[in-house]
Amino acid sequence: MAGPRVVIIGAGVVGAALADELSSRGWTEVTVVDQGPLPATGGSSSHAPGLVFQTNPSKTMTELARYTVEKLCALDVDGQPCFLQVGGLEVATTPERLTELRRRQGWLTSWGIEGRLVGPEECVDLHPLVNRERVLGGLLVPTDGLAKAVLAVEAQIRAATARGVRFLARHEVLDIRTDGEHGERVTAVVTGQGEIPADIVVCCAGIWGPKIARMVGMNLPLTPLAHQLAWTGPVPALAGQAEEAVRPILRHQDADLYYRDRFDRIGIGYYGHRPMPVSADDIASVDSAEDSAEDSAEPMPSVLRFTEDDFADAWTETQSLLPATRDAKVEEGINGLFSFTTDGMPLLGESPDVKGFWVAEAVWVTHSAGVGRAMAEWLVDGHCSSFDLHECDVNRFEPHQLAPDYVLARDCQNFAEVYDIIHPLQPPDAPRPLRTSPFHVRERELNAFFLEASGWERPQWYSANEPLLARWSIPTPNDWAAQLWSPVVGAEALATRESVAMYDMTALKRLEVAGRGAAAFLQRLTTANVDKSAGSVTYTLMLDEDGGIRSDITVARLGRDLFQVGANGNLDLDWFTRHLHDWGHRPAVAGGGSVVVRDITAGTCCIGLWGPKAREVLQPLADSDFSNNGLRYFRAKRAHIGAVPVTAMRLSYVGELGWELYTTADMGLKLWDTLWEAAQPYGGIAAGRGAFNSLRLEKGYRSFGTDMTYEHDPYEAGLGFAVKMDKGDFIGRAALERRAADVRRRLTCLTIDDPRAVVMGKEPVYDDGRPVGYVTSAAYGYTIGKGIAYAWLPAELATAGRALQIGYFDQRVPAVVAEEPLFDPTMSRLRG
Ligand code: FAD
Ligand code: THG
Repeated sequence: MAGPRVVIIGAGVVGAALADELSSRGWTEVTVVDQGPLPATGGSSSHAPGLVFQTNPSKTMTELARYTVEKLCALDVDGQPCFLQVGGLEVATTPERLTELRRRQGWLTSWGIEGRLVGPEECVDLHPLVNRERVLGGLLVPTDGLAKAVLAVEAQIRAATARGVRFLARHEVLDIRTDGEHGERVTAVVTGQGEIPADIVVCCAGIWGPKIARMVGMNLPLTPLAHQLAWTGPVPALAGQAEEAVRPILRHQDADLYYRDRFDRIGIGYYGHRPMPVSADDIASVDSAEDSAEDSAEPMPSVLRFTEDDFADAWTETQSLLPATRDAKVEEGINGLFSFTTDGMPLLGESPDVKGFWVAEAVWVTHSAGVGRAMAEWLVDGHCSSFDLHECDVNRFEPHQLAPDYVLARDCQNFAEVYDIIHPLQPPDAPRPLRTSPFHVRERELNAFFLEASGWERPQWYSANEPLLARWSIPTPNDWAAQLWSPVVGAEALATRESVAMYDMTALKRLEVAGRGAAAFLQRLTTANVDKSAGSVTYTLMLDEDGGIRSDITVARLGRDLFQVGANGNLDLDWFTRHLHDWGHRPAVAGGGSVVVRDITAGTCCIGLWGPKAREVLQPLADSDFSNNGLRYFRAKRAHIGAVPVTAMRLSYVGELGWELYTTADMGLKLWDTLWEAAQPYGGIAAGRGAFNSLRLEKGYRSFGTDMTYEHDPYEAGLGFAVKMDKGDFIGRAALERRAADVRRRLTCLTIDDPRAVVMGKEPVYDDGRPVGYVTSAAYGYTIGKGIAYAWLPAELATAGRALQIGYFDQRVPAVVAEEPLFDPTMSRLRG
């Protein structure tokens, strides 16, 4: 089994890792081409100082880093190690940073990596150059260290070569050939020295990626930005250091700096300067860079001339933090280029339009071997089992997020914010606003406080509801949870349970699946039976082949061949269209090719009208029966609300009686005004996402991407009820038979008695001091009068009444495993 013919473009740390991982899985018909020489190609990997800090708010990124560390630790080139495990130390010079380090330590514990907080004395013990007077403490991760990127490239090239992989140096890719006969797919890669036939092309071209992707018409949203890296001359205090590096790699995030030692010199990396973006088109290819090398100071295409002025503050700050550097000078420096993305995550996956064209882009050295493995699994097995890649998928973006202006603005902002302390709810403040629902003007009149979701401005709460605070006493949470929060959130939640509230649900992604064969197509992709009567609404899951949850969706059948899907994001659209493509080519399916999937989100809008008084508000406005029998729970129908044609679906993520009311964007404002007026006599309000999140957690409704992801199956996630094994075959079914019997961990509901102790998500959970799991989502439950935290825990601990602790900054918050749902377990509210 030699596998399909694969061409990897780029032999940096990513391309080399992928070649190694593919060939170790038996795919050996692999050719790696690079425009530069090997193994130092002249790309970003050739001059990365190689610091590997594993700490990351993303579990996936931490796991990719951990695998990279483990792999590189085991690699060498003729006895030269590829990884120097000197440890990593992040120091705090401000109280805010010290607090932040505690949060970061929590992430490490959650994701299973050892790391501990150390006092200022220990910082100096660990790194004797550090100025005791400047630091308040630090976070030490003993397994962090220095990746020797070029050696790692070389070691992985050797391993792959031994299995038959071809590496072609000084082969510049000029074009990619595709064949359009069966839908676009790649057929060959054109280099300066001829064509290489290919079934699969993987673009690992780093900062050149956008240029390569454009060869197949793909828009790759990344920006190469310059980042300053300087090296001191000899530092007298380090004289005689025989080993390359002995001190932990060091981060001084308060000043946007990091450090490593190299014999008696120090490398200084800086993010504090102005963003210096470069277009991928303006980056030289290797040959032209070499031609100009004689008369310019730019020896490699990914390196720009060091701009000393931009480094001035960095050097002053360095001399303060590491006083020994006052006896040295900055001897060399570069403005080196590497890729930034709009959300700081890599870009992995297959082009939505051209089959066989894959990318593995915007990857740091830190995650490189992990990404190599992830991509190899994905290519060979059709899905990746070792890592949950949903945050990294190149198809995660909404259309506006691919606009060059947007990409440039966000990428520059991410550069500026690399080391900033960012609250989990805080959206980037530019470019905003982008998408506004038809209700936006009214929401502003009600003094909404807006956060952002997929570009949509979304009310978190409405200051106009402040008078409600006279009715309830809302507990104030701790400082961190009190940011981007208002007591009005609590009042809105309680008002929803008591009377009725309008929720702007426009940001909920809506897809239309239509045509002969739509029902059969959806049956294949989902776990529940969606082939029911017109007017049915079904909550169901989509799984991948190994039974991991791809998404949870609602499927409303509006006609024989017409379905509306409530989805979680662009990845759902991608999943549908990808399978539709395969479906269209299945000869056994009559009319299969006529199914059409359309994103109707932008042209439509939705109000959730929920609460015990919802029916009293709606019925008088409607031309149709909205009584309990007139529209039962989880049924949909068309109706008119005043002058507005709507599709009404009776379901509620907040767990109250009511409907999602959909209409076209042009009628949105009229719908809002009609409902608003009718709701006033009942004390109706508009309520925001803060209340929404609290209410859904009281009801135990999971949120895809936060509570459960690709790495979880329905049974452990508490969603086994959405799987109907007797419905016939569907994607993931075979794997479920195996997984049902093997539930070792569970998404578990915890409650917290202390109303101030509101956690945020991603915190570690301890059992008597032993870390056993992590929190996914959390909020205060205003109706039940307790804090709520959902957490992944070993199954044996997920028993009601079990006392555990949540690690929150420097506290251990007592929590208890609870029976779920916490609110209305008999469903009397929803079915009434
Ligand atoms: P590259 O190493 O750039 O490889 C891409 C390859 O594609 C190149 O070899 C190029 O020649 C080839 N290629 C491009 N176009 C073509 C074509 N048309 N035909 C043929 N071949 C082509 N990361 C860390 O984790 N830790 C750090 O401390 C760190 N510090 C950094 C400091 C600096 C100054 C810089 C610049 C980067 C740093 N990074 C660091 C980031 C890291 O270096 C990159 O993210 C990583 O090396 C990217 O690897 P890659 O394989 O994707 O890209
Ligand atoms: N509304 C619509 N579509 C959606 C969501 C939504 N799709 C994405 C996301 N939200 C899906 N999440 C849920 C989660 C729970 C429920 C609905 C959507 C829900 N569950 C009930 C329960 O678990 O008791 C009913 C389940 C059943 O009867 O099968 O209501 O908010 N349109």
